[in-house]
Amino acid sequence: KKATIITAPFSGGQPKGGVELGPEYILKAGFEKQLEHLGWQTEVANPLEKTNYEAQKSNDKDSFGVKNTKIVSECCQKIHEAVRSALSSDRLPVTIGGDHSIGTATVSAALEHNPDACVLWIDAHADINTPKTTESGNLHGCPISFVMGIDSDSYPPEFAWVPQNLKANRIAYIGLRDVDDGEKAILKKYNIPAFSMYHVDKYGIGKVVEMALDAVNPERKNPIHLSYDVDAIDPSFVPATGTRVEGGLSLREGLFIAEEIAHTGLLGSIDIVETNPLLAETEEHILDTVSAACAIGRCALGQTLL
Ligand code: DIR
Ligand code: MN
Ligand code: MN
Ligand code: MN
Repeated sequence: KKATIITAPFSGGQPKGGVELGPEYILKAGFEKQLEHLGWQTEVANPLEKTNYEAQKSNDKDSFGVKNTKIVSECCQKIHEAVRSALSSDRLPVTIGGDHSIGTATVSAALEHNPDACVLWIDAHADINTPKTTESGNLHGCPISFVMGIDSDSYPPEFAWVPQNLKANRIAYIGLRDVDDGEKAILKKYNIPAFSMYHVDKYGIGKVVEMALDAVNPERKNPIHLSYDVDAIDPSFVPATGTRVEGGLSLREGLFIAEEIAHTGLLGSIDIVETNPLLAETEEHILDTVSAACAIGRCALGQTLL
C-alpha cells in the first residue's frame, strides 16, 4: 500500500486568504505518520513548490465572469500532472488543499487514469456552477462543470487543456445544503444523483452512502475518487473553513462516509480541501478542523474504530 500526499497550498479559487495554509497545518498535525501507522508507505509531493500564485490573486472578474482564471488553470495543471503521476506508479493520490478549485485537476486525472472511475463529492455545495451561472465568479464553485463540459462555450481558453471526461451518471453528491438556483437547474437537467442533508435526515447516512454508491458504482467494481470538502461537516465540528453552512453532517456521519468507501476497497484517489486555519476564532477551532481533516484521510485509508 503506497500513497502520495500531494499538497495543494492554493487559495485562488475563492477570495479568502488562509486556505493555502491547509496542507501545512495538516502535515504538521502528523498526517503522514498517521497514514504510515495504518500500513501505508508514504511520500509527499509539492507540485506548487516553485510557484507564487498567492501574490497574483485578484478579486476582479474577467470578461468570462470568473476570477483568477490564469492561476487556477496553471495550478490545476500542476496538480493534475501530480495526480496522474502518482496513479501511474500505483500510488494512491491524497491531495490536500487548498480550495476546491483543484477538483478540476484531480477528478480529470482520476478519469484519465481509469475512464470507469466514479466520483463521490462530499460538500455543502454542489460546485457545479459554470462561468454562465456563477454569481460569485469564484472558481472553487465550478470544478464539476469544467470536467463535465457543461456550458463549455462559456469557458476561458485557459481551461482548454481540461479533459471533459466526467459523465453525469458517474458522480454523486452527499451533504448538500447550499446550492445556487443555476446549479439546481444543472443537477436536474443532467439528472445527477444528489443527496442533500434532507436525505441524510430521512434515510440515515448508512442508506445514503449505499444509494450513492448504487447510483455511480452499482457493481462495486470501479475505482472511486472521493472529493471531500470539509465544509460538508457541520461548522460546530469544522469551523475553520471558508463557507460555513449550518445544518451539516455530524462528525461521525462525515467520517462514516470515508469509512464506508474504505470498506469497498475501491478508493482510487482522494481530495481533502477547504481547511482554512486563518478563519478560526480560537485555537480550538483550528485543532478541531485540522483533526477532522486528518481523520477523514485516515478513515478513507482504512482506519477502523475496532
Ligand atoms: C457558491 C458557493 N455556490 C459559489 N460555493 C462554495 O460561489 O459558486 N463552494 N462555497 O465550496
Ligand atoms: Mn495504475
Ligand atoms: Mn463547500
Ligand atoms: Mn467544495
